[in-house]
Amino acid sequence: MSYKNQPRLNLPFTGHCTFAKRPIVECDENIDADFAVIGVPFDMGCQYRSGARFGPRSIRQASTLFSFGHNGAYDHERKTLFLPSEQVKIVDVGDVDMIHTDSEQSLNNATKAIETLLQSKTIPVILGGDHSITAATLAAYDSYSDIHVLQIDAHLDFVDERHGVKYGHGNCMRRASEMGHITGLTQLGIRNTSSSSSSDYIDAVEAGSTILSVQQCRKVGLEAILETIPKGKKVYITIDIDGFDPSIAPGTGTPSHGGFLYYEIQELLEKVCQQNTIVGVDLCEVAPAYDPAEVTATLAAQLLINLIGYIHHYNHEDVYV
Ligand SMILES: [Mn+2]
Repeated sequence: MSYKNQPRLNLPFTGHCTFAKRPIVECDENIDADFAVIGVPFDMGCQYRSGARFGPRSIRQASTLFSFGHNGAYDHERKTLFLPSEQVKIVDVGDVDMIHTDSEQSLNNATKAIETLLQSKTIPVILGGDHSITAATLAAYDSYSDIHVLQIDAHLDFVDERHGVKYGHGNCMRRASEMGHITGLTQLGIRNTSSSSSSDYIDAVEAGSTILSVQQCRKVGLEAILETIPKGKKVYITIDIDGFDPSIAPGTGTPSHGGFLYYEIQELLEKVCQQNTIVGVDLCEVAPAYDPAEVTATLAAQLLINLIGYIHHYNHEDVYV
């Protein structure tokens, strides 16, 4: 609230808790914004600890810290003002409607919501939710013909079907690879035990995936990683927060030691935004119940704000089909 034309200091802990304290708008085909943030608070796809349904709220809360700048975020290392407020418009369209006990309906709602955002010609920035949501959000891109998916994750998520389950958080990249519009995958950070079997790894490679563990990424280096993503191609980025090390991202359902650290992924994301057109972003598996110091939500918010800044700054015109 303001008092008749009185200017506000608007500190991060005050006011309405939207993403980066950006305005709320309805999710429809007439959104006038460069980026639309949307939550998919779905965690019925978990195989271990649930709680990612509260991920969108925790990321929004953490993101208010990064609403500090009064005219964007000046980066002294790059001598660049990211997200200048007059030039880039970010809105928060709230959350996809969830139907308890009904995964199919809930995930279909996610697909419809992302289709709507794409019709509005705004770039979706999607807050999970467990990683099941990515199969649903990618399905919305079926009018595109040639998308490469960049996945940051501890787990391959390439299980075909087990006990009839095809749309859990361990199946999402398999489902993505089956879509005609997904023509390649780069899967980074994959390590330790997961629900994917050795044949799933073989199938992923056959489907056009490059799989690198954290150790392998460190060995080959950033430039070699970037070569697995065809230059100029449209890219969808999916970040499972458990791709990071649990020492910096404990607040997640299936943590896995030996993960990435902040700069490894921040640098990768910036370079990908330079060489590719980013058509959408999701960040999944933040579960605030296991995040007592809120460092996981802070990491998620910081990554997303930086990523939005890079996408806008390196501006590729050909986002939409
Ligand atoms: Mn995952």
